[in-house]
Amino acid sequence: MNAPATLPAGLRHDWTREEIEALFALPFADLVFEAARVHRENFNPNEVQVSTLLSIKTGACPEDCAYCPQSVRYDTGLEREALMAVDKVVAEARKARANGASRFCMGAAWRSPKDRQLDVVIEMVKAVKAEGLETCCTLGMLTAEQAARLAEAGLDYYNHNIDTSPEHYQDIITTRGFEDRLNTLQNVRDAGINVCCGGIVGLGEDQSDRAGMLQVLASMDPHPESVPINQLVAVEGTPLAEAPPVDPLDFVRTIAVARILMPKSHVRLSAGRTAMSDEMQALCFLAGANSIFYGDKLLTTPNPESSRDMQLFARLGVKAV
Ligand code: SAM
Ligand code: DTB
Ligand code: SF4
Repeated sequence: MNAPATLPAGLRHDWTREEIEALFALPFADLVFEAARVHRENFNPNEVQVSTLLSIKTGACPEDCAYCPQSVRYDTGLEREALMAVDKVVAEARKARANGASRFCMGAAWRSPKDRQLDVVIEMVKAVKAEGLETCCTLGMLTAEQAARLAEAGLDYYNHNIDTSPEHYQDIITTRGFEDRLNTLQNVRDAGINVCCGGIVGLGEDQSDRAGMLQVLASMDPHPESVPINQLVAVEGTPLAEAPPVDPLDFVRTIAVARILMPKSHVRLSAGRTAMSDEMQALCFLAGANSIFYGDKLLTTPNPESSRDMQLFARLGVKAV
């Protein structure tokens, strides 16, 4: 059985770019107040879902995503690692569960998996599920048949981000198109797997691109069950190493607009938290973020220490779920 998270009907999927840009243009207090209102109507605002990430195959990816330390095209000093053995993945999943994670996300630096690679991932999904964790995978592009196989194995969520607006996409990635992303997302949805889809703030995009990205997400019917909003982790050696930092209040605005457009989705405060103050993260939770990646590492870059997150949750009276 997959996790029964599929969203109810009756939400809006027809937001115009102008309406979304108008939300971004609201005074900060009005925007955050409205997002917090929507959040409270749909969730307990004092609960945050925690997911843990594991890179099951690292580096040497043929794609050229300008932000990514795992692309084979950039010298980021990252050591490539072959696909992990199933028992090692299960050991990591047990640790994550013992630390309080409810979902375990397995990421692979592939353009798309080969069927024999998918055979191994399917064993991982079954074994991690047997440990009582929700499962998520992010493996690149999937055919309809591959998505169906993952669904049959019991995969709960598939992560596949659109990353940025359709217009900005070709400035960030040239080895695939925006349509390729949408096709995989449709294959995942059609297979009955919950969709985890979001993007990155800090890729040199403007506010209108952020509105465009959120418009594509909110146009999906149903909305993605999970919407990760990443802040760029600028990694030396990647083309975006020197990208200017994001204004923290603009990042909070992006979270708030995502919450208003997709009221019943989990909005995840994802990569980039090591660069955020506790106060900024508190503002993100107030603006409707209700999920984080938890554990000392994302895929290849650092994440806040678990103990720091536990302290933050305690200071805010937040319960990890
Ligand atoms: N290779 C697969 C793919 O791209 O779909 C799965 C793994 S990929 C690392 C998953 C996501 O991580 C990307 O879509 C991107 O949104 C995010 N990501 C990668 N590098 C990042 C960075 N430096 N900062 C923020 N997010 C990043
Ligand atoms: C997502 O939206 N963010 C995660 C997860 N989905 C796979 C990945 C963040 C990666 C950050 C860079 C790294 O650690 O390699
Ligand atoms: Fe490869 Fe994914 Fe990184 Fe792009 S984001 S280079 S597809 S691992």
